[in-house]
Amino acid sequence: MGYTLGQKLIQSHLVSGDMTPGSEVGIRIDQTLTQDATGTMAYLEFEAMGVERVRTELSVAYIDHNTLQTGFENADDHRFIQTVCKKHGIRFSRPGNGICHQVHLERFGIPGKTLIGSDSHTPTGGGIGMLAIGAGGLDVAVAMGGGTYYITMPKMVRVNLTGKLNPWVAAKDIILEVLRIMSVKGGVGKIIEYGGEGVKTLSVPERATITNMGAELGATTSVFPSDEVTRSFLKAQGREQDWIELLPDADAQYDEVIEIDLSSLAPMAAMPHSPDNVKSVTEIGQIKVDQVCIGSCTNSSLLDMLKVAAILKGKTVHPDVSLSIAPGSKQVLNMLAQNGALADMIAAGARILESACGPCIGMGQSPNSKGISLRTFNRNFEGRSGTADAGIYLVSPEVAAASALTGVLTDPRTLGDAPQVTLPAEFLINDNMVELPASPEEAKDVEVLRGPNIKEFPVTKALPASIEAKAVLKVGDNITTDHIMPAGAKILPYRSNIPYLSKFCFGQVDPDFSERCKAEGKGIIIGGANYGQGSSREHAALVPLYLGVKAVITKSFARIHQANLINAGILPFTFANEADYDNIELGDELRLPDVRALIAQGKPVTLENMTKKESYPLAYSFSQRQTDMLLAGGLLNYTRENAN
Ligand code: MIC
Ligand code: SF4
Repeated sequence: MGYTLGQKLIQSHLVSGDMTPGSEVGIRIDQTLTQDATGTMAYLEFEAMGVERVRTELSVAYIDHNTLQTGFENADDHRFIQTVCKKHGIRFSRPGNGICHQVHLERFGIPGKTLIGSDSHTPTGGGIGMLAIGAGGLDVAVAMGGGTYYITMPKMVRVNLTGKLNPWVAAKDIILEVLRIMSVKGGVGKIIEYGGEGVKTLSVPERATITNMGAELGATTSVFPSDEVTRSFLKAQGREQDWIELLPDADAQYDEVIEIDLSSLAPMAAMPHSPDNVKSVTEIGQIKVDQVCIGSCTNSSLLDMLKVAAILKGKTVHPDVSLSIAPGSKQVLNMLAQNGALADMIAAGARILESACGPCIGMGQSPNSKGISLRTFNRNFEGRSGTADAGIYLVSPEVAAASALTGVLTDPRTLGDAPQVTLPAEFLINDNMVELPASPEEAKDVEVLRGPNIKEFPVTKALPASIEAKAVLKVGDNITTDHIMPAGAKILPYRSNIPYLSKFCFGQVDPDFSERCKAEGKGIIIGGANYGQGSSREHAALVPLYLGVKAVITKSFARIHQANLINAGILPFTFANEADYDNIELGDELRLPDVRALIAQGKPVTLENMTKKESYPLAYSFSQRQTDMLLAGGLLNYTRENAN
């Protein structure tokens, strides 16, 4: 039996395990990326490992999230990352160079290679046939040190694309359709592989929009074949030598097949507050719009920007709408400037932002109260925009630009002929904002600069024999890491200050949680299905760890967050019988008797509810490595113990 593309990529990097879905496989990592909001912590962890120089083929640190710099904190953290990079062999993409995923795709991604990044949208690289996976910072630090990266062997889903998109229908509508079909938890434990005749009709930036937002399915990653379209993209980036052909075997077997006829799709939107709450724009109707934001790692390519500029050309943004545009990289912005498209955007009244994440992570441009904001981004979780009662709709650049002109949600097919935009034969190549590391000799003299924003990392202890603690929080389904550890302009600058961050933990869900948990000194969190979906931020585990959370017991977990909990030494269990979730109330006294010995021996674990005098069987399937990590009190302790 032949292999799928995902299986081929894993097989060619397999270090340990066999490729049976559900079992743990270890893979060799060729490339890593970090961004600044997760990077400071990741590099502190890398330093703690004591490795002099990264052992990957390529590691790049991007500065793209924390670029508002409302105080010294971000600038200090950037200098820390810059000097760490210089010392330890990492390339440093300076602020202004663009959003990590966009720049990595343009300048560094290579078909057939593995990439892990401390950002959940790392699967963008799947657009050129990479095995690109989002991970916690600690996993990325270990990979930089030459360590293996472990995942649960995913099932393989094939999305078969036939036909061709109609004018005004975009790649964004394809991934919105996949989200509508599969939901935000439908991809957990799966690789989503795109194939079929329709693939040839999609350019690399379009493919990257789809693999990028595959993160919202909860998927391990998404991947497109590497074909002639990939070759011409890499050629236009001056990197044809990096191209190889990569296709699935003709007789590859998939666990699930989804058929999508591209010609049947219409412009769509994900309505508040979930990326899978998808309807067609005509179904939603012409709701009034206050704000439109175009950009983010999903839709900030040159192709997207040229379409937007063509739609705006010669027109004026509606008086009731604030339109902001953030081109994804310096390459994109520079090319827009050179060919006049930027002037068309400015003339129409767009507010041009720097090439960075910006409004996508609540770094500015929060909408007005109860505002309706159309965004070309990938997440519309409640409160993420910085305005608690805003309604965010996720749309294509075409829908966004059309609606910015009319002031209402607009099906762009009503505007007449769609703009004809093609990718250039050559992109403007200038890597002057990527700083190279010092040579191994010079590196010895590089001083790493640490600012006062960098605070102590929470210390973990070995797992005790038993755990006794209250249910300090009970939450429902689809809790995001934005709920657990919010971001945004006011909090994001403190990503290297866990004690300060802890004040905001679960703030939107239960403003008293942080104080209560801290006062208790320990606690157990009870959660619903798909707990921890969304970002890769390990802060969503490190902060609860700091507050004393010992275990999180849910109906199910999102992949990256579960891995981050284990890395932090927090026990992630699920209910063997989901209905038991209903029996636990906030404040119940809970016990996990003999938990240490039981997980060490792989025996069933029971949760005792002392308040209700009940007990509930729990489920877990930790690999030996994960068990050892939990026993040691997290990955750092485990690594230290193993090194000794
Ligand atoms: C996000 O889109 O939520 C982020 C901000 O990029 C996160 C990373 C972070 O929280 O720093 C992600 O997607 O992993
Ligand atoms: Fe940045 Fe938004 Fe992409 Fe996250 S999703 S990397 S915040 S642009």
